[in-house]
Amino acid sequence: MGQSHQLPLVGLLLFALIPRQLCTICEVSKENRSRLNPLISTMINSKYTRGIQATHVLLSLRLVGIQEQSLEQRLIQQVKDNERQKGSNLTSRQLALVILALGTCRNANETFTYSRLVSQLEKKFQAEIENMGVHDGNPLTNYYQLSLDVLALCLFNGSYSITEVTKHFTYKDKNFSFGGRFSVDTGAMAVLALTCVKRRIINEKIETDEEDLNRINNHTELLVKRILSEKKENGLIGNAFSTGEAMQALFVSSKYYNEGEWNCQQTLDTVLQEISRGAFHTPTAAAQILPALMGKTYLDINKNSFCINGSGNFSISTHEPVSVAPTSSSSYISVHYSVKINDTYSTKVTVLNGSVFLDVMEEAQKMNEAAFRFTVVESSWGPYVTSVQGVNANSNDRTYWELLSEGKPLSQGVGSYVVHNGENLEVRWSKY
Ligand code: CBY
Repeated sequence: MGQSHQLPLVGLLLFALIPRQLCTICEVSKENRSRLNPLISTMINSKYTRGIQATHVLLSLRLVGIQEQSLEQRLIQQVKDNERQKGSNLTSRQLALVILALGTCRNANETFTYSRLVSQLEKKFQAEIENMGVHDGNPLTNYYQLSLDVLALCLFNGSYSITEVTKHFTYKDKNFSFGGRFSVDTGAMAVLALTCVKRRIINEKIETDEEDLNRINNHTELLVKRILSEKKENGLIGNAFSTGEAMQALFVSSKYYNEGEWNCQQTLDTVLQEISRGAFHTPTAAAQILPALMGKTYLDINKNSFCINGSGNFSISTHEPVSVAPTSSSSYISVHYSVKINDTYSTKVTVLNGSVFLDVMEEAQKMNEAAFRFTVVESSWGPYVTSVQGVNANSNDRTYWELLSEGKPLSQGVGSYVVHNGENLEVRWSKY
């Protein structure tokens, strides 16, 4: 048989060997790509006060094939500085993300050693597991970050015990829920991590207990069911901010659900509407939604994909990102603000129209320091309230300061939630 006859046969054979239904992906069509521009301009034009936001953005842009030199340089510099400060724990929180971001379509001229970062991450993961032993199963951080750690170790040949992973990722409400509500973000990251571990066992023919594989399958199946049960009528899964990662999880786990159980196109259309409403106006929100819309998942990282130089298919405007809060209005509004520990401390606060929750807290603090003093730290999603009246949140006790409006928990942080006239706002000492 001539070579030209063999080729189609080889193709057919290869096709037959690719497992069916490994991935079901829907992505924004070419004609609709411009609807993603607001996300990209938010990411590129934001002023990054924190490395963690830049890391989210870099990972996202690289994953969809866009290179942003100045951000890359800054992050690489930061990693190098950190390496120089021996023993420093600077990047511990963002370590897994840094590995993922810098490992995606790596440049030949990136010279620092990944192996050192990966071994730092191995230690961090071990510390999480030890903390769980001492503190009633509670990790130092949370199951979202635990999943991110496993994912980065798995993609970048780090070592971890497969049995330990399968043991700790058993579905328990306590690990995947906050305040009685299933965290779609957490479940989705766990599905991505478990899928990576499973693929590695199969592809690299790693010898493992049959039971471990069964457990991975069972955990994944349960998590996928829980994720799908959070699907809303309009197609969002959880809320707008968890939908991107939920889509990624569903892309890689289609053998665990039936075609009729998820209408990917509907989810995609609703997310596009949310983009035009300005829902993803913070860099981390934009960064977390973009990969799924382009049909990418975190499992595509480290696939030796090359980065397209410049903006790829996008036309990137260099305008400031659109702000959803009215900026020039000078009218005032009043809101009710309460702090609830055991007793409730309430006040009426007047702020400028367009103010965010944090402005209300600052105003209240000025009026009554004893009742309303508070502290925040910067997180990738903006300021996170760590203490009010000197009472500190603590992950070992699973305590935190919950934000509510009209008695219902908010789905945005203090730095982005825009308050309304007459609204009843509350920060409540809670357990998750
Ligand atoms: N990222 C993390 O470690 C965070 C993981 C995450 C699941 C995250 C959501 C999802 C994500 N994609 O990043 C998460 N939140 C966690 C784990 C937590 C807990 C943090 C404590 C711990 N041990 O790590 C906790 C305390 C339960 C929590 N989130 C609290 C809150 C409230 C913050 C209030 C405060 N004190 O400032 C708040 C505002 C809910 C409330 N009503 O009180 C909250 N979280 C929200 C709204 C969110 C979403 C933010 C959306 C937005 N646009 O601002 C979130 C995306 C996120 C960040 N939390 Co938590 C979930 C969502 O709505 N889809 C790893 C790091 C490297 O990036």
